[in-house]
Amino acid sequence: MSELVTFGETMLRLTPPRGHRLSRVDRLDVHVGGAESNVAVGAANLGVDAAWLSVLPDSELGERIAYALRGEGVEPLVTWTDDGRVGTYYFERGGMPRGRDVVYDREGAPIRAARPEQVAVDRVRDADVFFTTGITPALSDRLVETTGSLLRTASDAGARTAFDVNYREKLWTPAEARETLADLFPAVDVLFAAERDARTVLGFDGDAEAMASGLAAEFDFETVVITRGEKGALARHGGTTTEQGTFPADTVDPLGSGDAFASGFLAERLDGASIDEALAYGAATAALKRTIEGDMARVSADEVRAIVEDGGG
Ligand code: KDG
Repeated sequence: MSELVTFGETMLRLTPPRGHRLSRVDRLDVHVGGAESNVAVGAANLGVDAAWLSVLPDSELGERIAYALRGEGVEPLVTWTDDGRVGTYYFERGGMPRGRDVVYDREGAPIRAARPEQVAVDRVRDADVFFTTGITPALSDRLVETTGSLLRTASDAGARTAFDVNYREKLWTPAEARETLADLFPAVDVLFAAERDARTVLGFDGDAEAMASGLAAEFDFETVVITRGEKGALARHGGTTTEQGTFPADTVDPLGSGDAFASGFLAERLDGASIDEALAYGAATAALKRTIEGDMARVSADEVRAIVEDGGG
């Protein structure tokens, strides 16, 4: 059994050198990225026994993903198949005024056709925490069913379930997301949502505290964590609101910092910490992630602790 089991698609991320457009590029860096495996990696690096559940093509590229996760201490619970391909995505990083962009090339990944009985459901049942995100049900109708089934399986077995809204506008519309997620939420205990997703996707108004309270009341979540970018994060739990600022970071690569936050938060909660402590660990893990190339929080528990204790100044 594992303390944390996550479920979702992981891709190869191909990154042009900073400032180069994809259409003009001669060289690409390769990273492995997927919100749910990023959370497993962050947590594993903080000492959690973490596993990632997915389906991969039995190919060199599929093995590349499993190899990377194993190297970060995550157990890949992979159903290997001869069908489909490894999805890729490209992260163009231009400075202002050009901005940045993500280009997906992820059609045909075999996880899109995954039924619950094709993955290691017994490991979901045995987990302390089962985690997935809104990216997974956005990928296919089948994954809406499978994500719901795995959340209910975990919940019925007594595992805590955690879910990050992680809205991706290139995958679905806010209305599609809202309708689908509202059906999944009854099986979720701990919700993570970016402030902007709580507002524009889930349709909650007011300040972050009002949104967290509204979400907790409407869906009966045990904990709601609203992440607020540079303004930090806020949690609603047991009728109490707790706020956390950010720790300073020189941002090298912002992708995966929300996942890093969730991994730090969940790792601390698994260790019996309070909501305040978990928020601080989430924020410190996210700050550290921003200094690291690639999507994964390749951090250590000592580094995170030092930031929490020193204030990261
Ligand atoms: O949070 C970072 C993720 O967005 C990235 O790793 C890729 O999972 C990914 C996605 O679907 O965008």
